[in-house]
Amino acid sequence: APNLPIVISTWDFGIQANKEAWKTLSKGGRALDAVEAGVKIPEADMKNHTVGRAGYPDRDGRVTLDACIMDEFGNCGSVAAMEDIAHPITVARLVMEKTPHVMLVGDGASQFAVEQGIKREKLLTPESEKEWKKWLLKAEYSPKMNIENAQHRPGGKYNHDTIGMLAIDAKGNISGACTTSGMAFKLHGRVGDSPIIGAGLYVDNEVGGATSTGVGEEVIRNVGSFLVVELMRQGYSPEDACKEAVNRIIKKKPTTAKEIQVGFLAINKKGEYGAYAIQEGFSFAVCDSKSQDTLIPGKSFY
Ligand code: SD4
Repeated sequence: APNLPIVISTWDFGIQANKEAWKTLSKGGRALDAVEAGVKIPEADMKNHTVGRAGYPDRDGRVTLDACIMDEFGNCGSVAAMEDIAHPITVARLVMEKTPHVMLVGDGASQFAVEQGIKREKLLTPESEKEWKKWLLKAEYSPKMNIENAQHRPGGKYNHDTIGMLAIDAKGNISGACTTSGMAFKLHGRVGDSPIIGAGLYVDNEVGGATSTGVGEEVIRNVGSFLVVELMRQGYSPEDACKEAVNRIIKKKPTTAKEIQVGFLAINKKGEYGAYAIQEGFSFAVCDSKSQDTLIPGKSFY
């Protein structure tokens, strides 16, 4: 195929994540290794308050992380509402490779991580703690979930910076990863779409892969990423498949949909990619042998 290897991921911080993934892909490495290494960049970024260790906490001040990963054989692993472990994507991969299970949650996930040799550590950063205390003064949790932490994003209205990443390696194999701290100041125990296979991420090595970002509840209700992949199987282009998945959300809940953001990103077996979102402002990063730092604005319904 002309365009391989390739890696794409959600939002502008996808550029740095893709570059890390590219180190593996450009050497002929496996897509699975590439996506894990790639999303660990935003997970480790102390300025990123929507993914990984510096993520904003829930309303009880607890940082709970969600992530999942899926490989070319249809294997998958996931952790949800996991505390005290800085790289949820690595734990998700360990669940996939070292257990007969797909998903571990809460303390069971942290316990498993520790058993696998990962360090338990306090994740709440002083900056996140400060923001949480500020939030507590009013403790407003509007149903317009996308507005929640928009104030923390200079110049931006929406702040759904989950990273979803999809890669195809030189052998043509597809893998994906998705990781997030979820909605800032969520109810303790709330789990979004990101660690749910089929919702926040889906890969089918015959067809392609898809991932999502935004208000996870709407993505779960529509099994979004699985829907996108199945539409591509039926012949939709990646962009048209993402658009149809967005339309599905809007059709079912037109009033809610006006107020929220959901974006889908997809790639097919040939390495063609596309995205679509409810609101403008979505973007995705593309990295292949031609360019390592392309940022493409996502098309949108509104
Ligand atoms: C979630 N999809 O937990 C995620 C939200 C997101 O930054 O994209 N957050 O619902």
